[in-house]
Amino acid sequence: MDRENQNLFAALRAAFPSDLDAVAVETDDGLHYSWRDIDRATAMLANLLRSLDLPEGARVAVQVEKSVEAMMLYLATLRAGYVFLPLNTAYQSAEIEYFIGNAEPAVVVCSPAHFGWVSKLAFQAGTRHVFTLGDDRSGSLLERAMHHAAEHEVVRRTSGDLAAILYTSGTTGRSKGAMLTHGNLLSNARVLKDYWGWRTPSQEGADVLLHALPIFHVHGLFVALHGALISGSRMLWMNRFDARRAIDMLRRATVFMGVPTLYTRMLAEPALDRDTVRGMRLFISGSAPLLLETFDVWRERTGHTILERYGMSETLMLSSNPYDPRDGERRGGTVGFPLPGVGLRVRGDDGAPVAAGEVGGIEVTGPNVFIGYWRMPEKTREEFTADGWFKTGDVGRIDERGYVTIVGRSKDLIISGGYNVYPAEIEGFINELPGVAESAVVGVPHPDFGEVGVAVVVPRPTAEVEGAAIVAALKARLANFKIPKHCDVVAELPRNTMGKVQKNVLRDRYKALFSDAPTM
Ligand code: MCA
Ligand code: AMP
Repeated sequence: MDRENQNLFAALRAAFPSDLDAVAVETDDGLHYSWRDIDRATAMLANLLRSLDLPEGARVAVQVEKSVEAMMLYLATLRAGYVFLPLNTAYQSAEIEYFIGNAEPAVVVCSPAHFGWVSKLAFQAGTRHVFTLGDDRSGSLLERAMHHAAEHEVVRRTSGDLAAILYTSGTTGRSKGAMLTHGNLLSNARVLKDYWGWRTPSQEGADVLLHALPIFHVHGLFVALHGALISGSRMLWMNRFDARRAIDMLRRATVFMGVPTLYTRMLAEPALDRDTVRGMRLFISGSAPLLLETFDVWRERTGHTILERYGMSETLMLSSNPYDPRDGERRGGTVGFPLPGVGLRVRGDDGAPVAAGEVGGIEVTGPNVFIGYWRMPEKTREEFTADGWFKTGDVGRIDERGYVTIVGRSKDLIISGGYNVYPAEIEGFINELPGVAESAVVGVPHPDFGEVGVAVVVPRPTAEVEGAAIVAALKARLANFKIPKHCDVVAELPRNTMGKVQKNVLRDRYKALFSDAPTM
């Protein structure tokens, strides 16, 4: 890689195996892509983007179904030096309108089915280029890219240049764009490559990653994808997770990353046994708490001890249970040790250090920590301490052996099947519905998704309000995974003496709601 060029793509490209005709990606419907295919396709797409004469720092917003071509669009955006902005495919127009208004992308790429309403929103917001990309290689993006050269000089970028914006919301419910630089992404990818023992094709037992996560969030787009690319490892690629299919593909893989729901769904399949995972080297879990029960049952069933790690969109990966037994055992219920180069500390509400083993707010620092929220300098300042550490909003402790345990969150957040659901955002929509006086959304345990939202609604004095009607109204406006799985209409919300809604009382009231629900 050219020393001055710190473009992340340059580092990933340098890790491609020497045999470019080797298979880089195998999809679960039998397609094979070589490393040369990736190099040529990303060059053509990068040349297409460069031909649009976009301003430097231009954002490319993408809301498409997962596909290898969608991955290539991500890599091409890096290669062309622009800023990649992935959007969850479940977002509906109200959500997309916000993101496009906030990020003002120069280019939007959407699925063919959504072109009608997405292009309208985009053009209204000043976007001049809207392309389509289907998960079957259809759409205008690839048609246009076909006319461009398959060679492209990676655009120079410094480590401090912006590479991606990932939207994550806060307690206010309005999403914030976490700005990640080439340096944030590359430093984290390099640390994880070493820490998790990724094996390159030239080494004994080259790795094969089973990639079954969405690529519009950090886990699938950066942690899984960069891990495979920066080690030149082959990927077995699933556009959608299916437990039975995944178990079948594990036979040919060595590394798997998932959110806890993927693990509990595979455990529900009789086909999962020691034989199917005989060739596996590493199972990683993150994005949401892995229940100790899941950790234990997985180990009994497969002989593998899941490695749990902890990260955020704003910071990428922060801590990890050890891969190498010489660094210690993997302890269920913990998120391991701070990664090399990451500073992680626990502070009391007053900002002072807590005694060893005591619970407090987790604060972090390191080259992996983002540079701030897009066009929100105030909000950014609020979330860093005076000495420059990022306040994660997670509550945890560090035990006498240095293991980090997350015990809760000070931010009002539900993590459902690995997706973040912000009560404030849902409450905001419910409170605008006719006849509603106020509402509260709380997270309750769920056997499949880990945690799901329950809405509790108080009608105006004379109004008639139906829970089912509220859910139907939300379904028309919000991404499906955000919709509360239960909605109760009550006379009043429990409040403490300060008049604050006691969400803990509501969580307690509904905590058994899904306890006997089927795990699928
Ligand atoms: C789907 N549904 C959900 C969820 N997913 N409900 C709640 N929570 C969910 N996560 C609902 C849909 O609304 C729909 O309901 C029904 O389930 C079927 O939808 P479908 O899309 O078919 O669901 P699925 O294919 O079964 O998806 C479940 C899933 C998916 C595979 C677990 O949620 C998933 O891929 N999760 C991974 C998320 C992820 O990548 N997280 C990483 C974030 P209805 O029919 O009523 O509409 S990055 C991060 O957190 C940090 C940085 C980190 O540390 O990694
Ligand atoms: P996101 O907002 O998508 O970046 O999600 C980051 C949040 O996910 C963190 O702040 C944690 O609350 C949560 N998280 C990530 N990994 C874990 C984990 N292994 N255990 C518990 N919570 C986690």
